[in-house]
Amino acid sequence: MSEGTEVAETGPTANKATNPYTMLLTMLGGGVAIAIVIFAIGLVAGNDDGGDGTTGSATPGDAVPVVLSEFAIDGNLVVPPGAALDVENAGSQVHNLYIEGDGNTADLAGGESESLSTAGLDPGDYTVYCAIPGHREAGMETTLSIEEGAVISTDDPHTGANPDYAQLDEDMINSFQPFVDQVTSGERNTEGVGAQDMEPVIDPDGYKRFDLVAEIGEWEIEPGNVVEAWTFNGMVPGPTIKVNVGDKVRIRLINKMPLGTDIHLHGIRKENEFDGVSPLTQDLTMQGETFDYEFTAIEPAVGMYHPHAHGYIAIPNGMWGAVLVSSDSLLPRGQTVSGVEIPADLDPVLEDVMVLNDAGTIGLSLNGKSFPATEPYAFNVGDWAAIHYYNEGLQIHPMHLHQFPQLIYAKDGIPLDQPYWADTVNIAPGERYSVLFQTARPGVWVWHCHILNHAERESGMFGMVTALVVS
Ligand SMILES: [Cu+2]
Repeated sequence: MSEGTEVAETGPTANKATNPYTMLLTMLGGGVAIAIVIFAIGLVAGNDDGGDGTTGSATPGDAVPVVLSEFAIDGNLVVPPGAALDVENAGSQVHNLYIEGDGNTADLAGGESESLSTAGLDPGDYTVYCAIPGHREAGMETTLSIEEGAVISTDDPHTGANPDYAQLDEDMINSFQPFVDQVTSGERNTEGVGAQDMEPVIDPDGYKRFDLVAEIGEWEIEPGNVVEAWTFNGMVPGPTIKVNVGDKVRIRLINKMPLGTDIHLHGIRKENEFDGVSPLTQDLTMQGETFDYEFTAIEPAVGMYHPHAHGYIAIPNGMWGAVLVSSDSLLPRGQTVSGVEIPADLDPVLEDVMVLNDAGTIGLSLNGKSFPATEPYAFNVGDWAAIHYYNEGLQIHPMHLHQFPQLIYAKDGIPLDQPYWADTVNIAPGERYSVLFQTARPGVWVWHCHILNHAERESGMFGMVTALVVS
């Protein structure tokens, strides 16, 4: 979504909308306009076949267009024997195409193409997929059917030779409805909420103990889309652990997964033996085993916990959570930044985590949910809120909050001597940014990753999008 949504604010609808539903509909208008712009750009860039929309005749040896993007393989993959696949990467990341048990393309950067032969394949069904780690699980897998007499479609599957603009508009509008329903009903549209605060057990030696059960289970990413997630305590993100400076903390890993794991406490000072890097600092904790990680909280921290072993798959698949140590004390109370005074008695109505992911079975998501299942945030005009962004994914995400500048006051839990304001905060894998904002104006203000295909696809909004409802 571009700034086009904000333009509406000064247009004829400005300040008219006072209830969330009306304001959401105002927002829909912006989304439709943007969809048209995006697809118009797509047509100019992608439709180079002069497409007359006709379907080609079946001639073995013809080429079938196959388009790779995040995270889809598009194409009419019912082809006659001997057809070549004209593989184009229309995405922004590196992708490739593998035919299981047969050939593959090289890794293709965005915009690159390669022809992939099917000449050696007998009629039948073959699985094709992108072999970049995490991409297959995120949706880049489909079936190639080789059939005698199959007809090759020469449509460009990315835009189609004859795009149905009315359908694109309808899909865009409809993609918002479950989110609107979620706002107006106050009920979540998927099962399961992640990052729930966890109460400790106080052990006899005075340690605050948090039990984290590593297990593989089901997780509903968006309405009706249930994936196999790797979780702590059955939720994505895992439970949020909050402790105070001076606390003695014990985090008990209980492994119920069929493979070994460990827990690295990223951003938390501790002894080397508790760094969670098997097999260097400990043995893998195997199925049925436990391991206690102990530390004394010596400073405020915005930490995270996740496995180190098999991290490239375990983390994208959902194994992550926040560890906040006296994080409230990091707030820049009483400071003046670019002329804006932060109240000395600042008491935010919300201090929360927003964990970003983009790969594995969880895919493009905020706190383990993809729009329209992302959590809406309700505020009153004038409220202050603090958010700790975490990037547990494999890509960068510039998080843009409409209307309200974000004061970046801590990086990786380290308070900044010179906080600064920004409307877009870029968060790389492993990073945490702590931001503060004031909801100074009523409305429904969207909040999304500004890599646009992390927030929109042909079927409408999805992924890394949510909204503030300020009344
Ligand atoms: Cu993104």
